[in-house]
Amino acid sequence: MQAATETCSSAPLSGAIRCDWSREEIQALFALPFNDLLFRAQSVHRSHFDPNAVQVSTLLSIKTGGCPEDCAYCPQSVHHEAAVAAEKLMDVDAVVAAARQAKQAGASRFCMGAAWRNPRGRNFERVLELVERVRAEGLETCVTLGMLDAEQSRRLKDAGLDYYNHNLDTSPEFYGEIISTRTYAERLDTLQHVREAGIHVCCGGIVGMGESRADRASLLQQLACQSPHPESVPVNLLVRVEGTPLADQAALDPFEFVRTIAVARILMPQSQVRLSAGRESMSDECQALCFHAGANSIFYGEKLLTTPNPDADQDQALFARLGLTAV
Ligand code: SAM
Ligand code: DTB
Ligand code: SF4
Repeated sequence: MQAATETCSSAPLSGAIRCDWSREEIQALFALPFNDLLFRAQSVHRSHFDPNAVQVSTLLSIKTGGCPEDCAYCPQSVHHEAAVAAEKLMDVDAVVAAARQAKQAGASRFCMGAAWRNPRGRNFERVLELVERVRAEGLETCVTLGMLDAEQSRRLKDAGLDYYNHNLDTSPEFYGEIISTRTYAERLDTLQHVREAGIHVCCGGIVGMGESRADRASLLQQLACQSPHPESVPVNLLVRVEGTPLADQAALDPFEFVRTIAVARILMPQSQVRLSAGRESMSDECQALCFHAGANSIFYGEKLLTTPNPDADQDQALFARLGLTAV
């Protein structure tokens, strides 16, 4: 599969890869008639990827709960009423056993998430060991540990890390409604450290948090103005968890979610666009439309970090019905 390493300056004259989309252009894409938008997204998708191949990643929460950050959507924050119980960082052998199982079940990438503001001390050393051991199992590795400095990014690269996930989450304009303990600029700094260390960037956001369409366009503009584009772009639909401030948020129109996927595909033609959190609440038909709109990656296995995901059997049946191949 082609990685999104082409930069704007090396873009072909066809203008296929751009990092200069204006907000107006992006909003105009969102406003297209649904069929026109999907046709355009599917055409872009076909010129860069096998349209029937979907990459599958498995997630494991290696350090759950007790997080000092106040992200309004997150059940792992200590600031919220129903915070999930805080646990310690998992043992290396237990993580490797889970990775082996994920590989047997068909995953090609193993993503490990930690509920930290940033990794420190002995915990960070253990993550380095985890990356080496999981990679030795023949899986691509991804971790999401919060903010990183330049030195930590280099050490993760040396340990063999393939991807670092760090999301912008929403538009710069809406961000203050969702998180107060970490700035947008700090997120961009971490992304720069990861990029400079030579690790593939996995960066996306969450929709359905009460943001406007203009905010969704602005988030996608932030992602698509990075050069090169993030290799992997997770688009999460808010999982509304009891006890978090967003528990009672109104559901997003599924067609608006599909539109967000389609616009992401058009703006970032070479990136893997991942249909991430929120599939549990989506119909099979909505997921099929997302694949048609250019989503070509999912999280596979019955749990995300702390919330449920569709069963593997259910996903295998859906892939078979749609003629999709897991890669
Ligand atoms: N603590 C680290 C951080 O935030 O940088 C890494 C783990 S954090 C759980 C990873 C991402 O999961 C968040 O950036 C957010 O996009 C997503 N996420 C968390 N809770 C979610 C929810 N309830 N619904 C959808 N996405 C969620
Ligand atoms: C991402 O963008 N989505 C994943 C992964 N990166 C780490 C996390 C989704 C978490 C959903 C809520 C939970 O299970 O706690
Ligand atoms: Fe902590 Fe990450 Fe959850 Fe924010 S999203 S509260 S940083 S675990």
